[in-house]
Amino acid sequence: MEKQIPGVGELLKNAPKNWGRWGAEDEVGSLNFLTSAEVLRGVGSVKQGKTFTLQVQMGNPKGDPVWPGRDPSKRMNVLDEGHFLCGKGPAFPGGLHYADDVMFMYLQGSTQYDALGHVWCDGKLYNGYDAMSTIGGMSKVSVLPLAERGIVGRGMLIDMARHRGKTSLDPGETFTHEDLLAAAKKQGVTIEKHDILVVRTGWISAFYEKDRVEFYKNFVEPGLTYTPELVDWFHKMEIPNLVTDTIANEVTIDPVSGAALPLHIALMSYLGITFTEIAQLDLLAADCEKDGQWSFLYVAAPLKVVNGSGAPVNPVVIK
Ligand code: UVW
Repeated sequence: MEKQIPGVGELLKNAPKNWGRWGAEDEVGSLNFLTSAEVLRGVGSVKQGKTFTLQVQMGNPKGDPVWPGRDPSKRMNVLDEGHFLCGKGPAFPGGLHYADDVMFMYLQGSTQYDALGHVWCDGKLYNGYDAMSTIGGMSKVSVLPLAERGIVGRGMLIDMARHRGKTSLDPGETFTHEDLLAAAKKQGVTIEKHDILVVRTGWISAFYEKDRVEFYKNFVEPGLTYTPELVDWFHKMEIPNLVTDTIANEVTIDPVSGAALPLHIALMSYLGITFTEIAQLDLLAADCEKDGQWSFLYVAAPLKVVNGSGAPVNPVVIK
């Protein structure tokens, strides 16, 4: 007999929600935990002046590691020296030439912040906003309020790939908060309340190493997997932002219920935890292992896309 897959709302009927916690008009969710004191706690973790950027390259010849069904970004030259050679460039007094280009991309097609209203179930977005407000562009809980605010706090890197002795977790390989805590213990660190949680699986590097067709064949990602206890832990820890080097931050299909991406609803939509996906964490992780410093100041400014369901970002980490 075929397995009955529950609706995500049914699966999560007892899950905690932060709806209303910061008022009926709130659109930034758990970023409210990132107060000035949290910014200073992040600044306090700067010890060496080393900097890292976490965005993957856009327009890399290998393409972009996008969710199946989305197209990789495409950059096109509009104006270059060739145009001037053919007499098609604008003739400026003084002879200045310039280059122009345009890019087509999915807003979730690179390292990105998801809007809190990016996913929903049962007709309601984060904080109870009506899903009808997504029609023609998100008029509520778009990425804009997150971008207007910016994201600054103490980041903590947990390296699940190193913890499991692998360069990359395998397709469909799962882990929970218990595994995060075990990895933290091995790293000699403590995940603190309000930390921006940065989790490395090695998965995005597998995209650049593997053949594209092979990467997308029977596509399933590794990642966090749903348990009620995991959701309670994120709730209790008041995690403002979850950053990973996978395309969806969680295992593609919950192996227990069979539902796709239930943590998108439980964490992003119900608790208002912002999701940052497709981050490049390898250089940072290698450095953290070398110097034993796994916490840092994390600063991110997603682009201010009006009514956007997400926005590209190049987060900066300062150790
Ligand atoms: C989906 O929208 C399916 O996932 P993501 O959050 O990775 O963009």
